[in-house]
Amino acid sequence: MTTDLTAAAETTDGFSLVIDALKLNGIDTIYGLPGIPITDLTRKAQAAGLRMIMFRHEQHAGNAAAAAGFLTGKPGICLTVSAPGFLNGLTALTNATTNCFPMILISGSSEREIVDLQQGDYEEMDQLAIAKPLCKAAFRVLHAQDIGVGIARAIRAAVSGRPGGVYLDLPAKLFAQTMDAAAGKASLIEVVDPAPRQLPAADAVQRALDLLKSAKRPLILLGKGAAYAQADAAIQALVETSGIPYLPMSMAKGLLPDNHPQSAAAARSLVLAQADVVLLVGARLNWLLSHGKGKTWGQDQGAVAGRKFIQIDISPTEADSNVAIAAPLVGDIGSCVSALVAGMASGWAKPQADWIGAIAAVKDKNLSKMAATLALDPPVMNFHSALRVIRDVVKANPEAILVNEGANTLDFTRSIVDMYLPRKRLDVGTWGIMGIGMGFSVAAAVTTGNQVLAIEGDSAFGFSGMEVETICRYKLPVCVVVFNNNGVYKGTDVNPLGTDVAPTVFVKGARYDLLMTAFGGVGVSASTPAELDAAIQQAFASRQPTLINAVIDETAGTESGRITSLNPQAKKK
Ligand code: FYN
Ligand code: ADP
Repeated sequence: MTTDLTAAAETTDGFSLVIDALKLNGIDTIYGLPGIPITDLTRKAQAAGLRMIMFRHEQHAGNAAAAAGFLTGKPGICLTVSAPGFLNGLTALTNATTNCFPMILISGSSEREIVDLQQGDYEEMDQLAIAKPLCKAAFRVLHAQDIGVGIARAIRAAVSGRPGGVYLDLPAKLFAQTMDAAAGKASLIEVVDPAPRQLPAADAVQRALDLLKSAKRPLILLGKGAAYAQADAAIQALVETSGIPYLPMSMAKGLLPDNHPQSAAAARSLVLAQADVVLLVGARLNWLLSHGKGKTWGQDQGAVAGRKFIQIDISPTEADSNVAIAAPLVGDIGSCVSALVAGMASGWAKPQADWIGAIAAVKDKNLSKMAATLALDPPVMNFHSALRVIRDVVKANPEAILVNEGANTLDFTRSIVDMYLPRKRLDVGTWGIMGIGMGFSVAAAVTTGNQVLAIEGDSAFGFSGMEVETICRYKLPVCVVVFNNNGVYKGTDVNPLGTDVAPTVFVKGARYDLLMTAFGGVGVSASTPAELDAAIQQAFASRQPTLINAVIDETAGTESGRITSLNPQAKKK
């Protein structure tokens, strides 16, 4: 590639302005996939010092951008080609929005004049209109002099208030537009304070404190919003100063170490059913929390008719979305939590011993039961004996980032593998989406440099498996463990007609490890906990891309894991 340096000194173009605007705002990495009309943008961005992480399918590039957004608090950027590439990125953009992760999907698009008259352009699609209902905000830039504004608006929309996905449409013609270089530079905007703190009102803080003080059986519920907020010290102070038991949602695990004495994770049913005042910190009362009502919340026992909720959230419209919120505390989590802790300084009584004792009793029982199950060494490796290894590896390597998807693989890992540090667990989140595995793993390795351990169901892995090539290409320290039980949920279903295999069954005895060796990584097949452990130790020591095919008992696993109740087919059985 050659550049005309004389011309570049006087004029600039759309390509350069996009790159300069991103760099000006501290963006250092782009996840994407090259093609018409953005191929040259990827080359020029790389030449300008941006890290270009290119994938094999846009959905995984989008998932990587979303995870980067969650981990760093800066919008992750995904760059795709027009129509089909854009659509491939859209699932990730929508998932990011659903999960409140900041990301920007930048897509090239075809000629507006032709698209709008529906005259059949190359990859014709009204991308802006399609993206709009699926993300937090969507913008299109038509003129080079507006690129600075377009990128500034996209950044602000992604990270301010409730974070989410933003779509930025850049038609092909824009990239080649030229303008005076000095005017171009002056048109760029360095966004000042993109995610401003939002202080809670003093009366709202007092209302929340009064309610919390009145509780006999208080509970703190930490969600992934609390992890995203990077207010770790304030959250620890809230939990420890108040003495209130807490329950982490899955991506909030590790915000405080899971072996913290105040964790009520192993007494989940008890605390949800019996708490009389619940403080939600960056957690929504959606399906994962049974919408704040019903059996999970003890309503069949009539035990807690007067239960009250306090909800800390940056979004003022989150309160009352499912049940009444007696004390909404609107603001950023760091400011809200700090205000509560400050309010406790003037006298605070820790929860009564009977509540703490009741939780401890159930917790001890569940922990002992789990310890006994994990101590078993069944002749064929199962979820528990394999996860005992993973549990110990994570304990010894708390900085490692755990990526987790599947059904049983997800549910067992969540309850068996303790996390010790904030933002070290990435999983299927609010939607229970499959396919985040390799995209999240790439972003975790790229943004942190830490070792990544992806615990994947064999079905879940299939959605993004081709990205092991991406992992090898960038030589990322990612160790993928595929829990291979020959099928979705398990591998034993039989088609009564005896024709094709049953819908949930895969090729038996598949060697997922060979996928990694195809691209120069390390592949190992492990049938025992000892083999699994040895392979992970080797992967962590070498930091080589590694895929371990962990052969699991094909009869192990239940339909839909712990959420069988959501599955009408399973209900009938
Ligand atoms: C938890 N538990 C433990 C521990 N941790 N026991 C012992 N030791 C430890 N460390 C107990 C806990 O008290 C519960 O028992 C039980 O284990 C399950 O805990 P979990 O996993 O936290 O809670 P549960 O009930 O599964 O939570 C509901 C949920 C969760 C909806 C939040 O299932 C979830 O996050 N699901 C996501 C599912 C998903 O997205 N799947 C992808 C699609 S799969 P009790 O207290 O006795 O109840 C498509 O098929
Ligand atoms: P979980 O699934 O772990 O329960 P959710 O995704 O349901 O978590 O909830 C996260 C919540 O956190 C969202 O309602 C979001 O608005 C909120 N949130 C995200 N970031 C912040 C922040 N910095 N300050 C306050 N609230 C936040």
